[in-house]
Amino acid sequence: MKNKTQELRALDSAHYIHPFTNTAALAKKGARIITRGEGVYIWDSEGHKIFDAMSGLWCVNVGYGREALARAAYRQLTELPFYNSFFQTANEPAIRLAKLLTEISPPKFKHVFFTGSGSESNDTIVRLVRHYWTCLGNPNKNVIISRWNGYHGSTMAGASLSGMKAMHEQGGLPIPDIEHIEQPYWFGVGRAANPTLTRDEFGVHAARWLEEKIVAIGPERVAAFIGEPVQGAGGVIIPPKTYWPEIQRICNKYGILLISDEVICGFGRTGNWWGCETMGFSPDLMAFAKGVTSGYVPLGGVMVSDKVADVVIRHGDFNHGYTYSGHPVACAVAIENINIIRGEALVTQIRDDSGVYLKAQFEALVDHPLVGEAEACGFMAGLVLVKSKSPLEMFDADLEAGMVCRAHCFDSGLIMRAVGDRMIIAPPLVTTRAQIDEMIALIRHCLDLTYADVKARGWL
Ligand code: PXG
Repeated sequence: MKNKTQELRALDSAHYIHPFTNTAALAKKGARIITRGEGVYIWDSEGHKIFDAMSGLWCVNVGYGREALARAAYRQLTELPFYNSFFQTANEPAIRLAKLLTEISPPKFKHVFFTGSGSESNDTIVRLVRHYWTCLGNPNKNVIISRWNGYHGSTMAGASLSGMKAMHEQGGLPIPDIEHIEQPYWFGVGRAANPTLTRDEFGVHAARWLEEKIVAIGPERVAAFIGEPVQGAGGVIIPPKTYWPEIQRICNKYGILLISDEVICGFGRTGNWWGCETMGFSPDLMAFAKGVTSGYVPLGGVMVSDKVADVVIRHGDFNHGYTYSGHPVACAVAIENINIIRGEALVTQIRDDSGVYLKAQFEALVDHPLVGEAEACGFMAGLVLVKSKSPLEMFDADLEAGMVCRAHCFDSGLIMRAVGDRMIIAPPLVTTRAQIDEMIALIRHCLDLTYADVKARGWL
């Protein structure tokens, strides 16, 4: 087994450029090779069992090892592995999935456009939104506003919408007519901006940054606002409950489209089918991917509300599409996956049972000396590592305390992500109460190891 791991690591270093990775640094260390998954656990090539509290990459919602999904793929692969949806053709899984998606979406969504990923969904949205306003005779209404520290993908449009400066620095981004406003991050931004505001007052305050931006640009130029109901890759930033209703009010007032990026929040993660339902807003377009197939095969798409569909469909051709739009195998797996989520009532389970339990257990971690804040929304949760709780003092960012903690998790059989000094989880929706206990105990153990480690380094 050791030899095989060494062989794979050598081949990996020689040939494989990993996403968002310093390839030279990884080559020195060697990648961890994941070989198998079952339920909420994965195993590496050296036989270590690991609790995957990130659901792969926010996607393996029904857990690993689902026979039914493998069978759905096999059935479709043998029957019709591929056909396109371009030249007045269609396939049964894509049609049935389109119908099924409208059943689990708010009633205003009766149409879907299929893509292969979340990034492609957001690229589709940029084109669709600009095309929509052009159809209505407003070709200059093309500016799309998003947030700093939001994440919307890594294609040219996806990375442009994303508010990650390190991504913009490579490849000449953002593309024209994308603007960013500050994120509604109470702990990191709100208290610093105005310490006299309560969390809920800050929610309204942060939404007004959108209004200021619209007024500065001119409402006649602003096409849309896009955001994740809860920011995922940015560190599980849960906005104050006042934020999204105020964003909705502002979008309505200035006549701009509201877009919910549901790539992480969709398919039950927040305790409703869609994150916008949890956060109390009603978008015109929704991007999805990941959880639609629980990551078993790539699939994404855009839910299109009647308001947008009516204009675009009436206008004629929409000159956009991907080879794999409506891929029959991906759609067959998605149908089976949605049937599992429905059949096991996972969405209500997150809302009424396991999500409530996870929130209580995770937020109790705030009693740990390293934890300045811990919060959860459904099955997404994040905590902040701090140097001192009283008075509140953060670690110097250059120390990368989060990476120290992540290394202890890695060595202790727990996948927990670090985003700066925020430690985040998004476990599979099937995680049981007993497994939540196991995960919380592991997190606590890793926080203890991190505490001892940073103390020994003289960082406290
Ligand atoms: N929107 C959101 C909200 C996402 O989280 C995308 C779009 C892009 O989807 P694709 O399928 O093109 O990757 C995502 C993806 C991280 C991480 O570090 C998060 C994502 C992807 C890679 C890394 O948390 N989310």
